[in-house]
Amino acid sequence: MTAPDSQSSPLVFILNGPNLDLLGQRQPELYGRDTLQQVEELCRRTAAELGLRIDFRQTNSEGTLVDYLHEARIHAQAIIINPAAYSHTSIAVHDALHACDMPIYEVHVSNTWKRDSFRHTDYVAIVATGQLNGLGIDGYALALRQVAAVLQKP
Ligand code: CA2
Repeated sequence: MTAPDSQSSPLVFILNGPNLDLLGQRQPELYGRDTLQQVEELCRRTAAELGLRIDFRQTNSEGTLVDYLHEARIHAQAIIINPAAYSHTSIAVHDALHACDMPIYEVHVSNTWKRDSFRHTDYVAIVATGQLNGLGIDGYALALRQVAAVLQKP
């Protein structure tokens, strides 16, 4: 069995954009009742099971999200990102992801296609390997499973 904390285990950056620190505090009909802390715990459990290391972060700042992506570009083997509202607005996040030559999965807790039309523009989906949309926080765990499967392929 692979030791999840071994330096040789693949490192996955799990990045969260603005207002996701409020998860679980409002709008449970859209986002459920789990907090971001609980999302992180889910990711840690799932990553340990899969033999992956994770670096889990949240920021409310566009520039910081870009800086995190520059770090991921150098240090990570895959990226899971919920860019939150920056999905719909940020060419800077799009460009930073474009520079990352690795599997990229975009997660949205809510189904953005069933919501306001301004959420139907998604600059991240264009550069993502795949998207998990509307699956609740399970989208994060499923994205980790997909990362493990893709990284295992020769
Ligand atoms: O469904 C998602 O995961 C989103 O990325 C959540 C974003 C939204 O802008 C995207 O369109 C879809 C919003 C982040 C969470 O915002 C909250 C605000 C108040 C209470 C709880 C969460």
